Amino acid sequence: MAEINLTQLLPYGDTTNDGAVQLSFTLPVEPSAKAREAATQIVRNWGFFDVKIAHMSQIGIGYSFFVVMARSDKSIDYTRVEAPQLNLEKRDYKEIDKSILKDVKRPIRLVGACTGFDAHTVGLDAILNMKGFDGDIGLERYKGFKVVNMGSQIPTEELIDRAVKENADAILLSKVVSQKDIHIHDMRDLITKLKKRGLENRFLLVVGGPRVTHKLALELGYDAGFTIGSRPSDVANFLYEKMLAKLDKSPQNDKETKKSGKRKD
Ligand code: B12
Repeated sequence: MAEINLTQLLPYGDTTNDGAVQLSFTLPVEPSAKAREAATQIVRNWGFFDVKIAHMSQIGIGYSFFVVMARSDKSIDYTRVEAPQLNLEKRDYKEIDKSILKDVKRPIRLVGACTGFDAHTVGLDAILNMKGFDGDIGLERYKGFKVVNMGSQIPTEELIDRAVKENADAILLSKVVSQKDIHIHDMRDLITKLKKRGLENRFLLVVGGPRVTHKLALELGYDAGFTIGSRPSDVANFLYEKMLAKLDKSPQNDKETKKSGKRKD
């Protein structure tokens, strides 16, 4: 078996280090022999070799969809890659619920929404709704959380108003559409508007979505980012641990509270 060199990491397709990848994309031209050749040349232009069109089909009038197999020799040094990761103790629903009520002594108040033009509620519902996701029950079912799920297309200001009204501990934002980086724009919008109102330290800020990473979330000023495959219990563990940390630092928090109008409970 060929050895894997982590300082020159390459994709694995059929054999170790072959650099084989599968790409898919759409061209704004009708499918034809010329479109197939154009797709091949575009992929070669990107620096790939051994380019093979595995699939070409019409996708609406005037558009063709391609699946392409190709290879690359551009590696990266995996030993130098850095990516922040949430390292949470794995507790199940019952354990978290008991711990919240024992240690926090009241339910943790959450307000969640999809802001802006985004109408994709399935991800947020997977985390918040009773039935949960992938056999992992949602936060509404916990006694340790009081959940307000505002749904989709909520203006950022309304989300903040509701979080203030509910005296929320955390705001849970969902951003799914990422066309023209609208997810980043809307994530920034929340931070900017919280700052304008002097509320930047008042809430734990959690964001989730398929194109959200924990790294991106931290860079933009959030406490955590949850991506594809996240489970309600992951979020519950995070919120419980963060609330504990906040309670431990209560004298310090009191000072911040006075400065930023942060609640004192
Ligand atoms: C269902 C769906 C819709 C439904 C949404 C219904 C609804 N009530 O949500 C409808 C039909 C309305 C829709 C509309 C559109 N859609 Co749509 N849609 C999808 C689809 C097929 C599935 C999304 C989904 O439900 N995933 C399942 C959930 C469980 O996964 P998830 O969202 O990633 O959530 C998980 C994590 O990300 C995380 N998470 C998510 N949010 C949060 C929040 C918090 C706080 C936390 C902690 C975690 C968390 O936890 C979840 C569980 O693990 C995707 C394609 C796909 N296969 O993903 C396209 C997709 C998202 N849609 C897309 C598009 C383009 C659109 C439209 C613009 C199409 C159009 N031209 O009209 C419109 C936009 C409407 C709008 N105003 O937003 C694109 C987005 C592309 C991009 N680059 O952004 C996709 C990727 C399809 C595609 N390949 O082109 N869509």
